[in-house]
Amino acid sequence: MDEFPVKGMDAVVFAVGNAKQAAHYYSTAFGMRRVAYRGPENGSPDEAVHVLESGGARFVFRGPVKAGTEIGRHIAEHGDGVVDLAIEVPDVEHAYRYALAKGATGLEEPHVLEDEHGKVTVAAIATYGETRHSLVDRSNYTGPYLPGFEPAEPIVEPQDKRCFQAIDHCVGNVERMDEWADFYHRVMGFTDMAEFIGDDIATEYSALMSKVVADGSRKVKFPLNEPAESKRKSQIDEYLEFYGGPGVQHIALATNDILASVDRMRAAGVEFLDSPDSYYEDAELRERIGEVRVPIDELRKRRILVDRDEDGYLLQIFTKPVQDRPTVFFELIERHGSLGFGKGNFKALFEAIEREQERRGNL
Ligand code: TYF
Ligand code: FE
Repeated sequence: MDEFPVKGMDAVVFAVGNAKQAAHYYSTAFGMRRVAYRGPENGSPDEAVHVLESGGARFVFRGPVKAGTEIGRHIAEHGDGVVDLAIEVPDVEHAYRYALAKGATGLEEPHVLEDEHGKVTVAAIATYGETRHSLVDRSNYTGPYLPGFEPAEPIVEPQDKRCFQAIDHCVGNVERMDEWADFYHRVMGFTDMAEFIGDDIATEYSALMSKVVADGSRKVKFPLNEPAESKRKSQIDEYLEFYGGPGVQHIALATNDILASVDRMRAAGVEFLDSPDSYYEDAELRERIGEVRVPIDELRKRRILVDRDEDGYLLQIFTKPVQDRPTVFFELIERHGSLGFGKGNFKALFEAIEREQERRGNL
């Protein structure tokens, strides 16, 4: 029996210095559509909240509208970042009680929010750093987001094709990976997925260790990274230093046309990591990946990475950090059967990340 059933990711909630401009960036550069708003005009005197969607993915941007707010303190400390990986569950009361019985820290008791569109039940528990998991049941709600929010116009004319349609996985950078993997095992009944970056890979080139935990249905996947001892400073240490502690490192977005998404996002000014030409010239690469739906040259032009495992293949690419601090970034991922995370690309990827780290003077 699944002791902690989940329906999927409900939302990724960001704390940002200027939610209005963030909503604009994610509309123009990520092709998202604003659907809801709450601010001083409708009952939220301290903060403005813009809610954007792309298919089944929901991003929420919270920003302070005055001095002395909690969200303002969070931003002063961490910079723009993710405050909440909200999970949709069928039974909030059950999930919350289960989590607390297993040792989770409760942040918000289950409570019902209500308006003319119906009811939403919400609770929240703490996870790594200052990050939380809201537990949300919106099965009896038809409004645009939560009670108290009003529908909002899209910021720009939405394009007919989306850049992405779902949240594939959400990665945390922590100080002790095993401790947090155990937390998800114990508190949410999550289990480990096959992908694992251990000491072996760590000492060779990655400077990190990583483990992936997921719910029983594999709808919610949380890789967890920990810095590893290496000659140079780990990319995870760089994050921990600039974020001021553990937090969300990257959000992977599922797309079914990564070529089109990358082209559009690049044209809108999103910066992606560069993989070297040698990655595509490698005979071993062609051997390893076999037939994929697009010519390798098309991938090479866009610096898209490709990996294959026993279940199929995947195409992926990573943005550079999307704020001035070298903290949060995004991944685009197009899966064709593969359930992995791009193990075959780790070397090329981590070398690309380290080139950026070096440019910043943090290596
Ligand atoms: O989510 C993953 O596991 C992959 C690989 O710092 C990865 O996207 C792992 C660690 C990292 C960047 C990417
Ligand atoms: Fe990833």
